[in-house]
Amino acid sequence: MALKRTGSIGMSDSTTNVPPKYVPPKVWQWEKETESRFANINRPIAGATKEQELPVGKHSLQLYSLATPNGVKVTMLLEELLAKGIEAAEYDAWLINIGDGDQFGSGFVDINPNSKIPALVDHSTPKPTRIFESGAIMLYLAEKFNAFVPMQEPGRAECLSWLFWQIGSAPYLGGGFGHFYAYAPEKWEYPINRFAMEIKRQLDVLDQNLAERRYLCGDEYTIADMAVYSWYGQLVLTGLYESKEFLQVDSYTNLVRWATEIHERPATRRGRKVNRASKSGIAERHDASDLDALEK
Ligand SMILES: N[C@@H](CCC(=O)N[C@@H](CS)C(=O)NCC(=O)O)C(=O)O
Repeated sequence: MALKRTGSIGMSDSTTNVPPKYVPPKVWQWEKETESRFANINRPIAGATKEQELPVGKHSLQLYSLATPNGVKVTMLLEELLAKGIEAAEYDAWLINIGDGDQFGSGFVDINPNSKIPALVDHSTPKPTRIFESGAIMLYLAEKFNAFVPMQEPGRAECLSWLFWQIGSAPYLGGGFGHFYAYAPEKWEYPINRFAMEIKRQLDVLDQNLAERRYLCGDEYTIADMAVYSWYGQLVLTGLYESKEFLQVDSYTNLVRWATEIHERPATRRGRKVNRASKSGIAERHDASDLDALEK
């Protein structure tokens, strides 16, 4: 339904608004949510809300995260590096419970002013190095250990293009489609249509690329595959937002073939279990044996 344009500021007519009669005020006001599952998360201001130091374990790499798609892509990479025999990639992974607002603790905000998981601190540098944004963390680790990112052109440009494609595209999947299809208090047709259209377009972009290639950038498995798998692979295989039927994900056969191959990698299986506070995972990881114990 098209919104009628009225007056000079181009605002909509209250008779056609959804919900009916809603007219945006001149100045937006923050009405604190109390009921919603996002009450501890949503706020229009940045910064710490409480003093909360971060724990530090024995390894150089300290990860503060949660097993959401943005968290999983980093633990998948760390487990791949370890599977390659790179011992310096050993890490401690600490749980940041975003539902409880841990991302607004002072220690976490010091390492990520944007208050979102994942965040990493590398203590092997002369002064500890903080890295936030999952794509930046993946690139940092891949470059540090010279693995899973091509160092030569044109492979490098292709890999970074697909990595950044994921970072730019996934907010439409999670923040757009997932939010309105699964989490919003009511089912509104307009945003669900808008974002379903965009997500199907994105799935088709991936499917067409994977019709020609084994992995996203060619024959080599890279950080771009891990990043895209964590969102789009998990969507088509495990049904993020319970939307498999709605989006007809099985019709993207090349994407399903690629996702299945990645899903079955031992490092993927291990990485998906880290910072998962349920029986199927481990809340914290400090040693390879923590995951080994779970696999028995
Ligand atoms: N662009 C960021 C997105 C990170 C992100 O959105 N993390 C979510 C969990 S998947 C989060 O921490 N949300 C907590 C909040 O929004 O307060 C990245 O790729 O690292």
